Amino acid sequence: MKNNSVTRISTIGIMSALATGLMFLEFPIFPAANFLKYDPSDILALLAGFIFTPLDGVIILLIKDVLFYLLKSGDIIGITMDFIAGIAYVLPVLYIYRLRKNRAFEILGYIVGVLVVSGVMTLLNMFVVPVYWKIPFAETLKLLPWIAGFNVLKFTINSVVNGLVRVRITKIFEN
Ligand code: RBF
Repeated sequence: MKNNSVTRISTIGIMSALATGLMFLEFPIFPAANFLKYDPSDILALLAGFIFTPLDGVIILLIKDVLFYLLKSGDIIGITMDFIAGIAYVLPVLYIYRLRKNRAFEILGYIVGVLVVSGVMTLLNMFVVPVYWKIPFAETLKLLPWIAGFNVLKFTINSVVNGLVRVRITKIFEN
């Protein structure tokens, strides 16, 4: 398939729709922090970032989060957290891969991506959770291992799946 602007725009549209659909599969991983829900939609944003540019990945994150907010969640804090997490994950992965386009840098990207998103989101949650749940900081601190663990698990799963399908998917778009 030719990698031109018609392909790009239509593929982004299709992938955004698929990502929005995948968000509906969301389910909590840890009962102790059941406001954190896993869904695989970020994989589509990451794939688009590999096929086209990192900006295209971010566009998919934005479209799927706006649509999911309007269609289901209605929770501006939750959807914003999902969007920030998506960016903090896909950008490190994609920019590290761009340094050297080989398997080693792809895997290094996944590792750094998981570490960056887990660090950023755990820290951010320490400020957001007390406001969101109206609980004291000491209570929030008890959730820290669950929040960190959730992010490590969520984005490790996404990385493994992405690592398994990426080559096959990106090949479709090669000239
Ligand atoms: N999603 C993440 O991927 N990582 C997070 O650290 C994270 N923190 C959240 C914190 C709060 C208070 C809320 C409400 C949501 C958070 N989310 C996070 C998003 C959540 O997992 C889910 O995708 C959204 O709430 C959409 O239903």
